[in-house]
Amino acid sequence: MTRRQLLALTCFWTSARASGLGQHAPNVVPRAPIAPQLLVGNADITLRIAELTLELAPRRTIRTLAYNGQVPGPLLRARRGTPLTVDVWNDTTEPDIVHWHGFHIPSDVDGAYEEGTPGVPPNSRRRYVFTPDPAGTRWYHSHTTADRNLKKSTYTGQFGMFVVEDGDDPGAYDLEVPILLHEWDPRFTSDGPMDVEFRAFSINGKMLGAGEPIRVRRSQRVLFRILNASATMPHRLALPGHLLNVIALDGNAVATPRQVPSVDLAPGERVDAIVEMNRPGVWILGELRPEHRAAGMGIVVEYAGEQGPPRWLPVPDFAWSYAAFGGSAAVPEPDGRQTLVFRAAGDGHHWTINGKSYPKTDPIVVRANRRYRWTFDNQSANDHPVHLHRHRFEIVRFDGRPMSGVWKDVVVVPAWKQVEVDVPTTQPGLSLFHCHQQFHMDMGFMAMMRYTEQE
Ligand SMILES: [Cu+2]
Repeated sequence: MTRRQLLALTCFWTSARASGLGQHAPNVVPRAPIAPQLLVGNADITLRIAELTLELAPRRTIRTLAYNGQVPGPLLRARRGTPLTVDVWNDTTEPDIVHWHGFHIPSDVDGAYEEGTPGVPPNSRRRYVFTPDPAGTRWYHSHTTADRNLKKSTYTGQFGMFVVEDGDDPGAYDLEVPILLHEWDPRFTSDGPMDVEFRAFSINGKMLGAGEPIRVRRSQRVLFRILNASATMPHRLALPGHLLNVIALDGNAVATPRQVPSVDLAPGERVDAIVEMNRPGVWILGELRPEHRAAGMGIVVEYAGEQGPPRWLPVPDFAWSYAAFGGSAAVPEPDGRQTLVFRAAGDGHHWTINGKSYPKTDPIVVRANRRYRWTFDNQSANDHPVHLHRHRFEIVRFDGRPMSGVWKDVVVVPAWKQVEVDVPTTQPGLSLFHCHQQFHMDMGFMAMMRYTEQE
């Protein structure tokens, strides 16, 4: 090694540390490709699962599991199409697994035991290598089964946002703010079918008023990347006095961006919305339900030079619908059709797809490079946010109305309604399909999508 090469290495490490790359602060992934020889023994991203005492607010702490000692986990960024090495350390006494939600990556790294991804045993490390795709607001979270243990999986602080960037997106905004919703202190309710309720809420790991405000300036355009990282609960959010221009759902650009007074997100869903800061003041960005704000679901938005207690105003009524962001393009005829019927099983504690609970559910068998039309027929009294791993789908009919131009990886199928989606089968391998409501998923609401070689 020449002196010149040594100097080059030193400079690299200095800048790498400054940008947060490394074992202890993997918040930033460098935009430029990394010289391969420097990656030996070092991952681009390191996640470390361990117990954490999280201060939701003064005198309100929660013992939970988290990534890298923080809730949410580190905001990860990577470039689409550039291979990435991720090390996951598990400093707990239970096996765990990280799912890369919304990524089109192979089954052996996707992060589901059911697909064959190896998990991370207790007190050890596992390395995953994959190429992030597609671009957009993705996320990562634990994909273990919780069953009736409300201290596991998505009930914990094991969630974080993962932004996959594409080179050609200039972005019509000045500031980017992640908003991650979560609930804490769960318990089972006994009225009616068994369900879970929560006694505290947070945005970005803090109850309303306990964290730093989001500081903005007049005329700024702020991109809010909103993720509902809840285990079981849908949420409706607003920033009173402002409109949210929704540009993407589940990280995928919508056909028709549109300004709305509030946004709805079920567990697993993301909304990207740009807000023009044109009403100076100190505001609450929060849940529409006052009892949820009182329990912490909100964050303060503070204009420069403004003071005083944060304000909330009545929000105009708005019936959220995916179709509002759809386009007029005709949807191609599908190559095949499949129907999935959702029902509660006898005791109301189990869920079935076409009459069977996981692991007995029939696999959804597809051929590669086709377009399948799936009809979700919800014959139950609950809404279900269903998620397909490793793929995205276009919503083509919602409660009887045709639509197009909205691509998702989670879609809410309302109680007693039908939703149709078209699934391009572009990712051979096993892919899990399940309800993203943790308690429904754990109670059998899951099936495997499998590719067949047969022509
Ligand atoms: Cu469900």
